[in-house]
Formats: sequence, C-alpha cells, structure tokens
Amino acid sequence: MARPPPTLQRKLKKKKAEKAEAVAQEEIERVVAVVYNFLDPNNDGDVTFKEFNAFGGIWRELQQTKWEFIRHMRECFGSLEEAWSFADEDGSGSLDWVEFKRLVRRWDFAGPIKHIFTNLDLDGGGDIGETEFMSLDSTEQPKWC
Ligand SMILES: [Ca+2]
Ligand SMILES: [Ca+2]
Repeated sequence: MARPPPTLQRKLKKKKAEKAEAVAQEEIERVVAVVYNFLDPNNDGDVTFKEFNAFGGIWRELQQTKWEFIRHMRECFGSLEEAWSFADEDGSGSLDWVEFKRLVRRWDFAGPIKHIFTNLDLDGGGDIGETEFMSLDSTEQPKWC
C-alpha cells in the first residue's frame, strides 16, 4: 500500500496527538473528580477550608509516618540496602503484604503500616519491589519532623 502524502501524514499524526491529549485530559478530570469527592465528604459541592485542611492533615501524617519508618530502619540496619536484603527473606525480589507485615512487626515498628505499604507500592501491583523499596532512600525529612 502506498504511503499517504506527507500533508495527510502530518494531519493523521496531529489527529493522533489530539486524541492522546483528549484521553490524558479525561484521565485528569477523572482524578480531579475523585479527589474532589474525597475532599467534599458532605457532598454539597463546596470544598471548605476545613475539608481541604483535613486532606492536608492526612497527607502530613503519612509523610511523618513514612519518615519515622525510614529512620527506624536506618537505626536497625544501618542502611536501607541492608534492610532490604534482610527483608526479602525468600529472595523473591519483592515483599508482599504478609511478608511486609511480619517483618515490620519483628522490627518493633508501631504505626499505620498498611498506609506505608500502599504508599510504597508505586505501581499498585500488590507487592513492593526493590526499586519501590529503595525509593525510600531519596525521601527527605519533612520540615515539621
Ligand atoms: Ca519476598
Ligand atoms: Ca509494586
């Protein structure tokens, strides 16, 4: 089959880009709607300062817990690399929830570990891979800690 003339090719390319942009825009709108619903628990269509602040509070709490978790591991193992080699007991290259829970208990860390687990599972695959785990290493201490 002959290739379409360059002008048509450009047009097709532009159409494709426009379509991708529309899909991205839809995705953004979907996420914004989810966040907005989350922020507007009484569903009056208005996000009050108080509601917005509650969300900020949850976020700060999570950052703080995460930071304490990192500090705790560094105290116990010296570094996150050491912690990882200890954590992945069966050498599968990832930590599932059960594995994670068992190990965190052994480290005597008391905190909302489910939040940490969900937060660490960046790709949402249900377990924590080494790259995901090591992302902790670049986490900075929250200013308020
Ligand atoms: Ca494992
Ligand atoms: Ca994962």
